[in-house]
Amino acid sequence: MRYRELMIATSSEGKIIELSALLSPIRLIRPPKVLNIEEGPCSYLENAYLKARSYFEEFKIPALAEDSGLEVSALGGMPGVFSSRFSELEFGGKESETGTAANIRKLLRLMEGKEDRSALFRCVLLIYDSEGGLWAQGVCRGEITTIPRGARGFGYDPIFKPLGEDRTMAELTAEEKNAISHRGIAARRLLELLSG
Ligand code: ITT
Repeated sequence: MRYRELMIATSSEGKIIELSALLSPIRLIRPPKVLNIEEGPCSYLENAYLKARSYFEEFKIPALAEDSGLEVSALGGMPGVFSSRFSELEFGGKESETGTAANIRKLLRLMEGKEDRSALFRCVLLIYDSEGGLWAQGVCRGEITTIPRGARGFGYDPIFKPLGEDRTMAELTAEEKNAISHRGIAARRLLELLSG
């Protein structure tokens, strides 16, 4: 394996927990401080690159960043790269609250009466060090439920039902989620690239 340890360039506890299990041959180190990085309306790849490069330049340790989002067909692929701050965007109404619960409420409200509930989670993982970058992508298809169910996972998991599943992502165990998730697929591809 090319890296024994990587600094994990994220502020998301949910991502750290999942990635630590998924990339277990590699030790993920938490940064001594979380950097405040302004993500633009760019692609997942650009955002991941921006995050990994910022952490590498600050701490001089090879950095692993992740950018991900939920793309809903009936909403033209929104919230996509805006997933974490969806409730703050003026898109079909202004929310006074921020955070995960407000994001979920807004999405369910926008989906009221929509027949097509198909959606997908996308994840880009990117490693940046002095030699440049290396990245992998994963996608998990499913649909948006009408009510939230389950308490595991994070983010939109309670309203996302993976294809072929009766349960939402938030009702799966961590192992079950990692086996099929966008992050699991991207992590296994990244490990393949690193060991190839
Ligand atoms: P960092 O930028 O610090 O990594 P973040 O949470 O802001 O943390 P993103 O900009 O990549 O990360 O936003 C991704 C959002 O997409 C995340 O906040 C969730 O709302 C959603 N998301 C991504 N993966 C998810 C998953 O496995 N389950 C549920 N929601 C997910």
